[in-house]
This record gives sequence, structure tokens and C-alpha cells, in this order.
Amino acid sequence: MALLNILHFPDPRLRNKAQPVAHVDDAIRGLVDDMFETMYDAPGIGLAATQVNVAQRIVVMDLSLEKNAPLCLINPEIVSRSGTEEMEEGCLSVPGVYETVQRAGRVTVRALNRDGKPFELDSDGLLAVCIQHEIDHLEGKLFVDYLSELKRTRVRKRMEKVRQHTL
Ligand code: K1U
Ligand code: ZN
Repeated sequence: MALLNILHFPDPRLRNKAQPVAHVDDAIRGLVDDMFETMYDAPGIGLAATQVNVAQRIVVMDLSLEKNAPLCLINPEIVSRSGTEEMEEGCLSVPGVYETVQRAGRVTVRALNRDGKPFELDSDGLLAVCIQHEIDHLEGKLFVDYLSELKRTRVRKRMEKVRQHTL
């Protein structure tokens, strides 16, 4: 197992569109395990492969306090959405920034699990929001894209300042 490097906004590699996983093999399972380790270490409740510079459609999540409810979505697709939900979101690629975003309130997602087996999951609340946030990452989209131009520019400047101080 290994800790992976999480890319930070405005790194252009966060804009890459991820490609479907052709076969869920041991190499993919190894990547999934490394992503879980990286997410738990961060700590976060979700992580998309795009955030660790891998252009494959893989997401890991765990919304439990005990870190004992791992959820792996390979090639996830939202097959239905309804309602609206406004929730404050964070992002491991935009550390220290929390903003309210409006999304669908309920989503059904279809995906493959860590063994390559298809499944469907109905979700609402934080789980539905997190699924949408992570699938956005696979499309190269970030939660700051839902903010006004002014707010996004402020976030970018703040992130660039933090980066200069850490170089
Ligand atoms: O995709 C990511 O960057 C992970 C992100 C997921 C997310 C959080 C909140 C709303 C939507 C999506 C995070 O995990 S940010 C960190 C976070 O929420 C958290 C960190 C420690 C404990 C509990 C939550
Ligand atoms: Zn994120």
C-alpha cells in the first residue's frame, strides 16, 4: 500500500477527463487500496482517481465516523436524479475552502465494485452530494466551478499564495 500525492487547485491536471476502466484486475484493486489509504490519511470522506493524477474512472468513499464503511465505485454512472440539496462542501484538492453548492438531492448510481461486479445504489443527503462531487472530479470539474467568478478567483489567489509559501 502507498500514500498517493493529491493534486491541488489550480493544477491543470485536475481538468483531465477520466477514461472508463476496461478490466478490474489486481492492478486496479491495488490502486483502489492506495486511494483508500490516501483518503483516510488526508483525512477525507471521498477521493477520485483524477485527484491523484490517474485518468481512470475510479472513486472511493467512506462516510462513516469509524472508517469502516468503504465504498468503491468503478465506472460510476448516475442513472437517475431528483430534488435539490444545498450543502457546504469541501475538497481535498482545495484545502481550507468550504462553500455551499446546490446539487440533486437524491441520485441512483450504477457502478462496478472492487471485484468488478455491477451494483446500483440509491442515495440522498451527504452520500448523494459526495457521489456527485466525486463523479464531477472524473469529468475534470471542481466544486469551485459552481461558485461565482469572483469567489473562484479569490480561491485561486488564496491557493496560489499558500503554494508559494510552501515551495
Ligand atoms: O473529493 C474530495 O476532495 C473529498 C471531499 C468530499 C466531499 C466532502 C464534503 C462534501 C462533498 C464532498 C472531502 O472529503 S473534504 C473533507 C471532509 O469533508 C472531511 C474531512 C474529515 C472528516 C470529515 C469530513
Ligand atoms: Zn473534491
